[in-house]
Amino acid sequence: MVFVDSYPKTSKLVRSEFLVSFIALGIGALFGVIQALHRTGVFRGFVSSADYYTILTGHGVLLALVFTTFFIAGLFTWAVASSLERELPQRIAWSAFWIMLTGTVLAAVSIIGGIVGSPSILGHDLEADVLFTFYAPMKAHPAFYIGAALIIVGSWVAGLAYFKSLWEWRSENPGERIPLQTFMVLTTMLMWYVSTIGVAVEVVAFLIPWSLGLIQNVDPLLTRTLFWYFGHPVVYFWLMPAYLVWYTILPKLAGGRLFSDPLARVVFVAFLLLSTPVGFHHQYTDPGIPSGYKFIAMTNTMFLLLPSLLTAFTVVASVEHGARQRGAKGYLSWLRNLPWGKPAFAGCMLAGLMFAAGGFSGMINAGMNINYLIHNTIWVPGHFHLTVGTAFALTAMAISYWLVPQITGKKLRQRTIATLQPYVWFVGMAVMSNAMHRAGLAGIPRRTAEPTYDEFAFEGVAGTVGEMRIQIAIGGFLLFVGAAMFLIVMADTLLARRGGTLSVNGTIPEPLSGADHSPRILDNYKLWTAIALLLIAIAYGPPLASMVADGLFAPGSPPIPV
Ligand code: HAS
Ligand code: CU
Repeated sequence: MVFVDSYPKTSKLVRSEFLVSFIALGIGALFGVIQALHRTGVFRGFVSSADYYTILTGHGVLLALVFTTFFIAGLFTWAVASSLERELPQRIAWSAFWIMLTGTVLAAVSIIGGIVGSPSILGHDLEADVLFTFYAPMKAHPAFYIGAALIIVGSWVAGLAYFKSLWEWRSENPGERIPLQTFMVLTTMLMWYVSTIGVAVEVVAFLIPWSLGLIQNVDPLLTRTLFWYFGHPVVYFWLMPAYLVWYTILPKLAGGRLFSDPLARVVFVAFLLLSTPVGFHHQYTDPGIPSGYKFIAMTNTMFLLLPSLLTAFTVVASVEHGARQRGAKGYLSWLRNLPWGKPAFAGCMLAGLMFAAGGFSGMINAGMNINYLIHNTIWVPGHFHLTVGTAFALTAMAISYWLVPQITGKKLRQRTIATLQPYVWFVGMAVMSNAMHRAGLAGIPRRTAEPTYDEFAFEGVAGTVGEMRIQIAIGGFLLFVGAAMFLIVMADTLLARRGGTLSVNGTIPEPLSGADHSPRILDNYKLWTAIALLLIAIAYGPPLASMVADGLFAPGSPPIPV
């Protein structure tokens, strides 16, 4: 039976969550192409350079925060309902949706206020050109911070609906192992609860009172630290849903089965333990944090590569198993026996392939000494367009081709466009992000509308700055086309009438090595959460304590022995 017929209420919720995420994707992608053309000097007619930062903030917030959070909410809602075989508790789940939507509208309105002349609302200029990392000392309208806080509170409430479903399921199935998809959702949510504490304290205790004028000063070092305490784990909040898809759905799309359930559980537990005590790797250049603690963050980051390297192994092995089920032979020629013409499969695979490159640039970022070479250059956007912009975004789009028919009961329309779309995204991203990485190595900064610095010559090791710029513009344009193609397919499918039988179904085959091979301790959430909190206390306790000790609202940093 199709998901929509088994769980009509939950399907409606998933559809609403996807709809908001697709709208955010459309507007965010439009902002993206405007700024790519602007900063490369190809076309500067859309906005002034002063408004560039507003567009950049809109691009980052709508794509990295809104598109992701709503899509993840939809995917998790589907995953919990289908793996626990029940409708989600509707009241809690819908409250989460409305809270997140209210937050999104507040944040979006305050950003757009900056483009329409920053009208004064409640005694403050309505603007929020603070970029998607929104830390002090840049200040936004209070509505922006309240909106951001609501998005996070909404995501907490959504988590409650997943946990409540588990508790209900547990009482009906005592002693059974948590189904893998639900296990992945709940581990991600626990990681999310632990890590969002940082940004919640930052926003509620400091940024909202400061933007309202209730307090005069905030300490940029303390608030940045609270932000990055959350700012690294948030990237795994984007990655783990993509992994959920790669582990549990991609092997099926390849015609095979997941290689190992135990390895998948180990990977998710490792993320819960290690995602948070690494945030200082975004602050290597910040004064006021002892180098020893930056070193601890670096070491933890290197350990944190392990779950992704395990994933590369397990997912590729599962896909190879699928190819061999389809009759493939040979060491590498099995790659040919895969459904490359199916958009859901091709999109996930291309996303994985690009993530391998994004992972390598991540390793470079994480090295304390090499980081000084690339920090604040356009290398960093090159890195995160491969990770969140492809590993997450392309997987989300690809799996929508498989999921949307199941939550609507409608066949996928515009199949030719859908088939080409992942390849357009892949080529656009390859061109843009490669040029961004190279331009970063040449020292070209990120986050500026005027990267030309006329008095200063950037020398590429190979090629010219002009050539890199044009590649960024062409790549950015192709990405816009890719997003538009996706949205055309989705709009046509969602608006179509239901009819005919679907060729997709949501059943997930048993893994080759199943849950009975997984030690039970892996499902012990209390233990893993306790260890996660302990690791955080070690990594963050002393530096945070000294930042607090020198005055909560006093800018400046404690003296650090060199
Ligand atoms: Fe990162 C900056 C380090 C992963 C996102 N990162 C950012 C920023 C963002 C971001 C948004 O240490 C910028 C924030 C800002 O605005 O300032 N990152 C890492 C490391 C990893 C990493 C070590 N990042 C991510 C992911 C993201 C993301 C995931 C989003 C989803 N990142 C950093 C550092 C900085 C940073 C520093 C600060 C830089 C600075 O100075 O500002 C690792 O988790 C990466 C591990 C990944 C791998 C790859 C494994 C390969 C796999 C592929 C399997 C293949 C398949 C298909 C399935 C080791 C799993 C095969 C296909 C076939 C055809 C066979
Ligand atoms: Cu990070």
